[in-house]
Amino acid sequence: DLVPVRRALLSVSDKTGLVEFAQALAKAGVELVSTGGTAKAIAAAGIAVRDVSELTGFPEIMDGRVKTLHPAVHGALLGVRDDPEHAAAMHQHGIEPIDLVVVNLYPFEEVRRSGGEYAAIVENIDIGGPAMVRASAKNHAYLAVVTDPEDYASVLNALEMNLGSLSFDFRQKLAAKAFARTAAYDAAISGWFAEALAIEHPGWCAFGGKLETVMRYGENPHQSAGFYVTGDRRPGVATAKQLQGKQLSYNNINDTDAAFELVGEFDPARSAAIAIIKHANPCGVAEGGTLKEAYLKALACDPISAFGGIVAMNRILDAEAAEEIVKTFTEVIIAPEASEEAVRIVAAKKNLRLLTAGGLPDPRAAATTVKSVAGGLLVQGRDNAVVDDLDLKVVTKRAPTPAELADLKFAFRVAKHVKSNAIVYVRDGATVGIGAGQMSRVDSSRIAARKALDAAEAAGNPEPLTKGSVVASDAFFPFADGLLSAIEAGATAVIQPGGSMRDDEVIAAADEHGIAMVFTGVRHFRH
Ligand code: 93A
Repeated sequence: DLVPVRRALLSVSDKTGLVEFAQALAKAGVELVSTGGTAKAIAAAGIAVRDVSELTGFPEIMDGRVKTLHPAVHGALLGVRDDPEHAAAMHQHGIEPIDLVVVNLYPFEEVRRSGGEYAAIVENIDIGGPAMVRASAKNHAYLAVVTDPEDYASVLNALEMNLGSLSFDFRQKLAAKAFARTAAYDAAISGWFAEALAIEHPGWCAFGGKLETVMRYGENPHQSAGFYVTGDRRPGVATAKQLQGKQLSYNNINDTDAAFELVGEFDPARSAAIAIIKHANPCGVAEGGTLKEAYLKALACDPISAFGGIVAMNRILDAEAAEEIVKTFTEVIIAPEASEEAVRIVAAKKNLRLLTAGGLPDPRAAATTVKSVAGGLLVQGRDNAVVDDLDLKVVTKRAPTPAELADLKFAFRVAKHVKSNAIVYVRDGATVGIGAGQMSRVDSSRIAARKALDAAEAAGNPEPLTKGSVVASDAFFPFADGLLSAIEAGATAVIQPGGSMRDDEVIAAADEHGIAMVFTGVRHFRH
């Protein structure tokens, strides 16, 4: 799968590193073909270069708007060399094969950023460049495409290692980068139009995705919003079927996603699990033998917040659970599937949305998450760490009992889905107090304990369920105070990442109170 590089086509706006690269290619015996300005720069350095119009037999016309858009170029880029008909066509029309394409595009982004005139910005929409990049990337079985001067060195290195050839693996990676480049380029163009014309939902999202629905409004009524789906087939809110109820709102979709991603952490073969979500945070999560049992345990954690919540589950919604859920005002139910009887029960609540996703999200699956900031996007891998896969270290004198350990893992699984700072108290497979989104960890701890007290009072229990619970923290306790507040609330065991400068202090405080503590070594920040 090695392709010998005999002829290269260079057409670059950003001439950084061009002369050195061209020099090295020429020295390696590669014939150079180039467009106007690029050819001029190469020739000026005394390097032999053919003009592309020599290949096409056609001059550059219309101020360069048409220079490489010619069958002699695109036939060379797109021809399937192993196909006898393609080879014959190349031969018949005198199309000379090209093995390496080096293109960077008209500086649309820079011209836009520097506040160019409308006409100047439009003129900098490159057409021939992306066409060559996309053609070469599509045909990476036979040629290589370089779109970034940063890659010149690695291309030369690869050529040297493979005695003048490039491997399929290398060409494939270059092709992936090439399509990312043209996608980002077109995103910038469409973003400029949207800004210039104040179009909010042009039907496709430049970041990838097709407009599925325009919502009545966004997070708030004065904000516009649309739901764009990327075509990723994993089970979730974007691919789920809505069986009934009003149109989902922006917040519904966000919360339903949070709810379903959370129940995906619970293996349906092991237990039924329910998560009730409000404002993207769980206000109750529980597992049980049945969904009904899990739902009642989850609801008990914070029945007040559950009002108007989103309910997600990891098993087929059955009639028994449906009957229980519809007793509380609920916005959305999402399940892998729903039984016919359950569907009939939910139908009595006309506005309640019922979604079936056809499966569960895989918590271990790799994916990319995107968050926008002013002038940019923050892109990261999905948090796909799962507590069952972690090497848990007992750091205290006392080790957790098997029952405590099961609850500790449960609590850490939930903490992953709670906005930081997250503190989660768990007892017997159910959350009994959740503290979310506080700027100080000790505040989250106190809020969680306070919520448990409220729930106990409301249920007429003499004691909050945090007595004899375990507690999870999404990140390490920087001081002993957060831990002490958990101990005060009645927690007997703790799970946290560890890694604080004051771990010793925190461990000593735990030992002093006979607390069992395990470190996960993994943090679950979620902001
Ligand atoms: O105006 S274009 O859209 N039409 C073309 O046929 C074409 N071919 C290459 N832009 C075209 N290019 C672009 O010209 C390349 O993407 C590159 O950015 C630039 C290089 O031009 P020069 O070699 O004249 O500096």
